[in-house]
Amino acid sequence: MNKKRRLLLNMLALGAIMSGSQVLATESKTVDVHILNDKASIHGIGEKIGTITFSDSKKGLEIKPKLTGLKPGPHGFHIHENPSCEGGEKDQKWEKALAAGGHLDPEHTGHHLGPHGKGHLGDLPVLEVNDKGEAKTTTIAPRLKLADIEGHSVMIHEGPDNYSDVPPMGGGGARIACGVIAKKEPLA
Ligand SMILES: [Cu+2]
Ligand SMILES: [Zn+2]
Repeated sequence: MNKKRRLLLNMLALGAIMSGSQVLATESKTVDVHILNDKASIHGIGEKIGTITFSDSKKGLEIKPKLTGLKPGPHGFHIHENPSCEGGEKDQKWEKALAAGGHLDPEHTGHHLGPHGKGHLGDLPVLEVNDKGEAKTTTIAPRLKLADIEGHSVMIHEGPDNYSDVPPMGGGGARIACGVIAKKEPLA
């Protein structure tokens, strides 16, 4: 290898390292969200309805949705345990996003108390959908960091959420849309 070429390769490597550290500095992640179907498709995962961008801020995890095609009003909105949106059979019935498991609860509190409570860490502020069926209001989950949600999933429910155990899980009802939050790729 001649000198000039080696220099060029060194510069390329340096550039890669610098852009890598930039990605770390911004700390944000954009997740694709898909509608959940009944058995229609093999795994129950339907068309993409938009994205949600999560980023760390001084006040907590910032949640920036950019979604369409949802029913207007508030929807239960949570981080669920497993990084999968696949449906499955439970008690001989198809359940949407069964593979996602329950609400993220690393402290095993067993309680659904909303984003400001001391229950499930995965309880997010409700997702507000306007009369055009769009969700684009940014909210903050004060107890969460980006690192907490990686390797899990984000779930949108049919109904609203009263941040309490009664009715179970705040009454959000069926799972209607879901996105997998991939684990951060290790720097090679
Ligand atoms: Cu949920
Ligand atoms: Zn919960």
